[in-house]
Amino acid sequence: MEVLKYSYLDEKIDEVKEQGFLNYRTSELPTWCPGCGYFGITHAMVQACDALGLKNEEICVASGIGCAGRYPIFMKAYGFHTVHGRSIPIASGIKLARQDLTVFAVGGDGDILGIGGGHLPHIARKNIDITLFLFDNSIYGLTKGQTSPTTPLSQVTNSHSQGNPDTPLRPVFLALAHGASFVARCYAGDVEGMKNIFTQAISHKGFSFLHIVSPCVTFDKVNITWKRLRENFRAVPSVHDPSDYRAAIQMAEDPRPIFGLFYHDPSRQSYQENLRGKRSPENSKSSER
Ligand SMILES: Cc1ncc(C[n+]2csc(CCOP(=O)(O)OP(=O)(O)O)c2C)c(N)n1
Ligand code: SF4
Repeated sequence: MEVLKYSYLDEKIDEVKEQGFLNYRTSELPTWCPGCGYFGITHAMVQACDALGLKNEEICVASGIGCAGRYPIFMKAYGFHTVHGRSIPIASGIKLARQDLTVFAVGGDGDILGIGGGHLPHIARKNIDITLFLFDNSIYGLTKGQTSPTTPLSQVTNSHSQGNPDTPLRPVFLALAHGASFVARCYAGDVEGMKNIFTQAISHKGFSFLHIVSPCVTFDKVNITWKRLRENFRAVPSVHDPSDYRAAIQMAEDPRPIFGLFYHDPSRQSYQENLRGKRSPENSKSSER
């Protein structure tokens, strides 16, 4: 039998290598299910790093536990796969110790909003200069489809056969209410859109909150599906002014899935700047709230 020496796949791999994005990937292939939204998020993350010209040794990713928590294994950078719900405090500590690093915190909705939910208000109010990537599939993926803090009311899951009795949290609304200085929502099917928002978020000098809606194709066949995302997602209106906090809150209250940049306050001092007294409080818009 003739063995193909140069297959379609080899050709594609060469194409990707030439783009340079593989420089940010380890040789470890993701163990995620085929069709999982996390592949698209990963691609956009490495493209954003490439667009910003970040070197591998300038990046550190801290993650919790879950399918999302496996992310640092697949990215060629410093990484810390921590315990469940603790990516935010670990990322904060890394940033405070090594201010030269670009630091990411990564986790699922269970990790960031369930067991780790107590950390969100504090990173937002402190405004430590890290970027939080919340991979939200509204389900516990790794542990096989239990209800999470963002599962819709009444949805049947592997832990609630009669339907979820709890009202879900609203991540963007929460981040805004806690005072995050950069808040955006993305959807995992839009790699170009994610790359643009991620690039802005990473460049922001302060805490950036990224709510990324992503299908768990294995354990959620009804709520966050590719079909429903494609049909229902719409962009933030072009007239929206990201410096308008009240307009951002209003959009976050809208039950329809809107994606794009909700809020950006570049005038707010980061935790580090505050310690150094670099910018005066009068310059900070958030001190007016
Ligand atoms: C202290 C502790 N409690 C519970 C677990 C079990 N556990 C592991 S991952 C996980 C939830 C994963 O869901 P999510 O954070 O939404 O991430 P996903 O797998 O969907 O990416 C749970 C409950 C654990 N590892 N540690
Ligand atoms: S279980 Fe769900 S979240 Fe986990 S890898 Fe599979 S599709 Fe993705």
